[in-house]
Amino acid sequence: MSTFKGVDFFDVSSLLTEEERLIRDTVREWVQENVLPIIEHHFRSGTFPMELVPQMAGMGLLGANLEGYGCAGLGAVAYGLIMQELERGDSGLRSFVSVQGALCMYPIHSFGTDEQKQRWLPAMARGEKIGCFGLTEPDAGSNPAGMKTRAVRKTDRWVINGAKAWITNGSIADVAILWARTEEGIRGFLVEKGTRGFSTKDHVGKFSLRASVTSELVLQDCEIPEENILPATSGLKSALSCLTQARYGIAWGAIGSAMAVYDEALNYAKTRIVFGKPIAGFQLQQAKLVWMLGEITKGQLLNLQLGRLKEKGAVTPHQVSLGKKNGCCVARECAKLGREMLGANGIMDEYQVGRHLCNIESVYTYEGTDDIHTLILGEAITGIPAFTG
Ligand code: TGC
Ligand code: FAD
Repeated sequence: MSTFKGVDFFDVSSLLTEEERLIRDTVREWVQENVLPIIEHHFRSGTFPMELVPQMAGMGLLGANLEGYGCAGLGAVAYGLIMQELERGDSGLRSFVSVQGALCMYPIHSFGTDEQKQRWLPAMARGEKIGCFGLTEPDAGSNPAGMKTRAVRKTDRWVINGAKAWITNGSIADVAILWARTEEGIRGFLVEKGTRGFSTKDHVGKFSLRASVTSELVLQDCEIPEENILPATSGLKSALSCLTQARYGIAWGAIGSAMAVYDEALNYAKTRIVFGKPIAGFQLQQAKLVWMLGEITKGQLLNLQLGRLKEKGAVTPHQVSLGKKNGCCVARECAKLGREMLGANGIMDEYQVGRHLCNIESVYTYEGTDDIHTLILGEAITGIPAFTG
């Protein structure tokens, strides 16, 4: 497997700080040496590479942009570069880190008590405790406001009934950040593994994100102590604010997937001889490579500006939606083009393009489908919501 040198046609590196470049290069090298040699095996067997968790924790990748509690406290661009490089390896790995940091550590950090933060955040940053985020339900995906899961207060405890579906890390998590309807609106709760009335079941038969655990969560008269509510959560808005953090990382990650595909397609095209010359010498193949490079370059610049806005505290959820939507569309199209450029080899898992092609279908769908982000942006620019017609 050839060493990955990056894709940087517009010298975006020169717009990064020395620290940001160092972080990117460290994760890039780690992915090359530790992820790529084992990922095909995990994708085939449908397992998440747990053996990589201590190494990622050791590099400070879990909750990397959070302050205190053993977290690295990195800026938004450095965090985005980590996501880009991880997803260059595999979307499942980036998903794990997104869920752990943006969807579990972030809500504890933002909405939790000091005791909850002390108990969970340092252990999660060390990778000793794993989290999952339960928002989606079998009948409420794009519209989480339609959730049925309910938590009822009974003197000193909460009793929760309901079910969540498609939950990344579900069965390997020590704690679920669980969103449920209450008398005061939707609130977030900490539901620990092993709690009576709480069970998980993995979704099997996935052709996408195979190196990632996806589960159902079932709550049947599940009783949790009163103090397991995240006290500062109020309404669906709290859950949606976590999505903004995760979507930001996906914008970068998806471009990482596109970079992997472009790099593999370019290398393949230079060495694959057809009709007596490398396919890289055919105009049709060059057009595909040029399209990919152009979209990747635009995506990198868009993400960088998104990150700089986030660092200033000036980014809006709508801008993040555009980043998520753009990254996923670019990666999805690049994966399709890359796969076709590899001909028959493109369907083999010995190469990366097929795995990225399958993975991106999940990434395009979760954290708000492309349709939902289109509607979010449509409402932002016209002032007219079109979610219901
Ligand atoms: P709506 O009335 O629009 O908003 C309610 C309140 O929330 C505010 N808000 C946000 N705040 C922060 N970030 C966001 N992204 C926000 N979106 C909305 C909004 O301003 C409002 O505030 P206020 O003060 O006025 O009350 O709510 P709605 O129920 O109409 O929902 C709108 C819609 C459809 C956009 C939303 O439901 C949505 O985004 N749906 C998509 C669902 C989704 O993305 N689910 C993801 C589940 S988690 C996952 O997929 C993890 S994958 C693993 C990985 O990340 O790797
Ligand atoms: P639906 O909402 O049923 O949508 C079906 C189709 O209708 C889509 O094409 C959609 O774009 C379209 N549609 C919906 N509404 C409209 C509209 N108003 N106008 C036009 N078209 C519309 N969720 C979590 O909570 N936590 C997780 O960790 C998590 N991890 C996931 C991991 C994987 C691998 C996958 C695949 C999903 C995961 N999800 C998770 C769930 C994910 O967020 C949802 O699948 C996603 O939000 C879409 O919901 P849905 O699948 O129910 O699709």
